[in-house]
Amino acid sequence: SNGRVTALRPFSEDPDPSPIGPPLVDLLDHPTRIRKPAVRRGWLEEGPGPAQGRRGVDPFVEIGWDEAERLVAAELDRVRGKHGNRAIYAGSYGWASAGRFHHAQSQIHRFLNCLGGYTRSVNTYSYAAAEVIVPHVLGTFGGMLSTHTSWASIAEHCELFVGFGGLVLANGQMGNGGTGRHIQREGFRAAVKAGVKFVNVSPRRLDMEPPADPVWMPVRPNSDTAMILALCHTLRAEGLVDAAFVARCTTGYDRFAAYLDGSSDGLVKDADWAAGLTGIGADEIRQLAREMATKRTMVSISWSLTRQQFGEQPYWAAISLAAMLGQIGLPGGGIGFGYGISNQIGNNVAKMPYAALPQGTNKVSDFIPVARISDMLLNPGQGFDYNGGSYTYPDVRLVYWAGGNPFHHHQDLNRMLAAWDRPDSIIMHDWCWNASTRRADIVLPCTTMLERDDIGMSPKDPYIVAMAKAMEPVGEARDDYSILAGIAARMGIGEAFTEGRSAEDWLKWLWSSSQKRARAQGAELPGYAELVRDGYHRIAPRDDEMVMMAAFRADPEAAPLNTPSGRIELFSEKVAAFGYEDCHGHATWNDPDEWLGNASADFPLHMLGKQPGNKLHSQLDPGAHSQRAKVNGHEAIEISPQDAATRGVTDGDIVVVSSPRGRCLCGVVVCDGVMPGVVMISTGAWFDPEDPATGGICRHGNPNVLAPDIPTSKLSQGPAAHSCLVQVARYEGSPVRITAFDPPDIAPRG
Ligand SMILES: Nc1nc2c(c(=O)[nH]1)N[C@H]1C(S)=C(S)[C@@H](COP(=O)(O)OP(=O)(O)OC[C@H]3O[C@@H](n4cnc5c(=O)[nH]c(N)nc54)[C@H](O)[C@@H]3O)O[C@H]1N2
Ligand SMILES: Nc1nc2c(c(=O)[nH]1)N[C@H]1C(S)=C(S)[C@@H](COP(=O)(O)OP(=O)(O)OC[C@H]3O[C@@H](n4cnc5c(=O)[nH]c(N)nc54)[C@H](O)[C@@H]3O)O[C@H]1N2
Ligand SMILES: [Mo]
Repeated sequence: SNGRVTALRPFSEDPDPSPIGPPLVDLLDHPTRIRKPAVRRGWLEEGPGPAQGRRGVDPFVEIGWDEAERLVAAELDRVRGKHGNRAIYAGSYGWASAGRFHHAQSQIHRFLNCLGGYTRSVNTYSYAAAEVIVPHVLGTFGGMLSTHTSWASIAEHCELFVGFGGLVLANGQMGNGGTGRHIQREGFRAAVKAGVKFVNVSPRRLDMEPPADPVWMPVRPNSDTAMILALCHTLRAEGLVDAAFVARCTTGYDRFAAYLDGSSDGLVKDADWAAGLTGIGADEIRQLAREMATKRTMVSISWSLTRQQFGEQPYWAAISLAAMLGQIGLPGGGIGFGYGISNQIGNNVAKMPYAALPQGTNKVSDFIPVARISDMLLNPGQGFDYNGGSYTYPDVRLVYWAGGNPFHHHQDLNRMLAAWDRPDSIIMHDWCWNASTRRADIVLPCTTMLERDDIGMSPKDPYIVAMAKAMEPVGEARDDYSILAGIAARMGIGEAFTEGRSAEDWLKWLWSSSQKRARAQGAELPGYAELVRDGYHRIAPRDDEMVMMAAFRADPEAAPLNTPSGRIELFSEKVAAFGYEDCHGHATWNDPDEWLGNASADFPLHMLGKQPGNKLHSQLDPGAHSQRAKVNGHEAIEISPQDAATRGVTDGDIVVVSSPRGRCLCGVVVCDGVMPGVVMISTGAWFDPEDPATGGICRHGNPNVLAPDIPTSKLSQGPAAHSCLVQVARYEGSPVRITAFDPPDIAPRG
């Protein structure tokens, strides 16, 4: 209406549309919208250099695109000329919200490759520990994710579904590259209707919803590995191991068994041992093991279990358990990584080989494991271990980010503030003034998905959606592609970056390339004009039920895994040879640094910083849907009635949550669905520190001021974002105003 999008309606083919997206329309014109290129005044006037506490403090000066392109081009040239391309960090981690072409990360990586490369990041915040350990055990992690046993197979064949970390349907609202039909709830409901029994092994009862009426086993956070090892021990002690499967399809069972029995370290990993660590009764653990062995069982493990110290271990242990049960590769049984979490898991669709924007080659070999960003910025030249190799942090002078929000996603944000101060220049593209863009030096305003044409196609979703432009860009916003094309032209790489194509030409190219690739796989895609006319195209689901590792199970010789032995590695010679004290050659229990097993009077509660059900990470936090769940404007903290009572707090009260690293203010939600001793805060509240440069209390309630910036282990160096010990106390100070959604000051030059 009048050139504005006024509302978004659900997709007609979607039985379970998500309410997360529609608030975008209220924010297109919001004060947080970035309308013009802007430069931090201190940077503009004094030039590049460490910020000395001025990022997030200085006002911004708005400039034209012409000057913005010149500044960015000159700074990129200065840094690569003086320090080499490795001094440019452009891991640029983040989800953005786009289709196949306007994926900001792909754009920035292609652009910088044309310029000679950049220091990149590897793995994700989602499940870095699994990305590194699972290939050692099963040969691939990504390959497993895209071939998961389908919900249809679970409904038909599964009898017992045991979810470590539950089955959080609020998380299943998204998928990489787009989601047409949200299938998690319908898949889950069909399984419930078919009589599958659900067990929720999680600190939070609400991690599995009605109508499942699940058995709740409230496990202490970070202790799942102990519970899984005890399940394995019980199978062994009671003669319930599928010895034929173990002999045919695994390697290293003896070494693992020696650890379970305690013959390798003198400690028997039985149910009595695990009861003391997990808080789950020994009899319950034994009973569960027996039930798993007699029923068709799906062992499902949530991605959240990787985002903790030693996050490799629950995955390796769960795979080992599933292998001992011998149901891997059978319909409805075996192992699953993250049902409920993403629309690709359990979808009965073959992965489609869609084309993506070609990235070129990166001539810089330097990289960091993605969550080591503060370490890198604080310790240039320091060495680090990763997956058997030894590497060094480069001396980064320029950070270039498009499509992510590091002051949302990284841990120990006060430490990150100190790290972020170091580089000479920070350049970001985004459409909103969030905690990261306010702390950048050059901010380039990009369009939202409503302001450009794109194609929504996820290789694991049955719907391809023509994301037609619905309105003109707000203010002077440009697509990431046009922004980079403009800078590229000034740097003499215009032709290399664009290949002479407009955004529309690229869309057509992506489409025709995808058509060819699909045809090679026997699938016919319509013409581009037809797609645009119809708005979407549906890929027919497979006729057969997808069952992960079915071919391997049927014939491990003919269809070996991509592991050194070709089999499931319960013991990995390769990992053992790395010699890491925090990741041995088989699944191992380690005492975490922070967990209820060593809670102190100062920090007696375990905080879990989980995904927000009402937004995607930090995106659209100022919008109505996210705001409705705030408590007096603060992010909610879920706390058990017992822990609320001891602190004399109740619904609606404001509390200070503190950890050894920082403090934040949250609003109390008393909830009997959280086990005593545990509190939960969703991520995503825009970081709002009292002191913009040094931190202090976050008034809004971002759990990442509390979470530790430690690696999962030397193997993966993944984030341990999910969990830490905290204290919760009534906030006695004067009322605070949350300033996270106030745009920064815009000042004139000089
Ligand atoms: N404590 C704790 N921390 C966590 C987690 C946790 O469990 N606990 N989870 C982690 C996980 S799994 C993840 S994946 C990360 C997520 O972390 P991020 O992916 O960094 O979070 P988002 O808020 O999705 O950030 C996306 C940014 O892209 C911007 N954007 C949207 N569209 C576009 C576009 O077209 N172009 C550009 N240039 N920008 C755009 C948005 O405005 C937003 O600022 O967080 C991690 N952090
Ligand atoms: N609505 C919405 N959906 C999302 C996202 C979002 O931002 N919003 N983000 C998406 C992304 S990028 C990702 S990676 C996925 C992540 O998906 P998950 O990793 O599954 O998500 P979380 O919500 O962080 O964690 C799920 C549950 O794990 C439980 N948990 C935490 N620690 C432990 C533990 O030690 N043991 C056990 N047994 N349970 C534990 C918590 O109770 C928590 O509710 O979600 C995706 N889905
Ligand atoms: Mo993620």
